[in-house]
Amino acid sequence: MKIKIINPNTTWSMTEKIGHSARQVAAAGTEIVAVSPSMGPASIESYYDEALSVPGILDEIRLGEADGVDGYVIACFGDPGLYAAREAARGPVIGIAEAAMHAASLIGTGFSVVTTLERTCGIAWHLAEIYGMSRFCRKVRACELCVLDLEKPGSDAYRIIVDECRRAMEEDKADSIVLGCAGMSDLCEAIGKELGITVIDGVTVAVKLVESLVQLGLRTSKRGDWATPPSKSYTGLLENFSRS
Ligand code: 2AL
Repeated sequence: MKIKIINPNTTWSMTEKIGHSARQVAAAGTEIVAVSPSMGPASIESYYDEALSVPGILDEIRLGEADGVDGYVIACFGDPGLYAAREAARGPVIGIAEAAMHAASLIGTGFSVVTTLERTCGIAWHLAEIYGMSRFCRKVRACELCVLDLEKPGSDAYRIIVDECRRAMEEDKADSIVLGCAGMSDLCEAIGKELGITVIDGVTVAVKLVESLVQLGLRTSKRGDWATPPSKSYTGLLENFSRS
């Protein structure tokens, strides 16, 4: 089975980290291909960044379909372009926010999200609402860390995130913590051990969900909203998306 993990930002150090986390949980027969699109923002910290990441994501889905990919993970906590990617893919496509929130709702009754910048908290809340997860979401907490702070060697990001997770335990009474950025996937285990709480990284959960769905023969339904989009021409920067 081949699973393609798309880190929609173009920071390759983060893509490698995400690929490593994915390979640690993948089954023996699963090949993990971790990529960043050839176009897009260096980090995704706004609706604007999300919108500009989507053409690159869809291009990677197009390449994946030609390459026989069985399923995809969109490895950014805003799940950018998720539904468009499902329209374009035959196999399942899972976003890390939906994966992590659903996992949290199955193992507890109230999770808190600990994410990067305050300005992305609304994005996470919006997703919790559309996924039917707001009932389980106690709070979305920001660390005021930029996404690329997570890539800086020697930064105090780990300590700042742990402190915010501790506040989520004490103040929100959260029974699990959902990490709100794909770039935090390498910290998941250490935070959980240090604080004694279940910490959920959406990258690993999404990999196991895609594996399960593919193994069960459950592919994206092409009968309804996520049917293949109609072929048409696109102009300007989007010219390469034209299909006749
Ligand atoms: C993210 C993420 O997961 N990757 C990225 O570039 N931005 N989301 C976030 N809330 O920080």
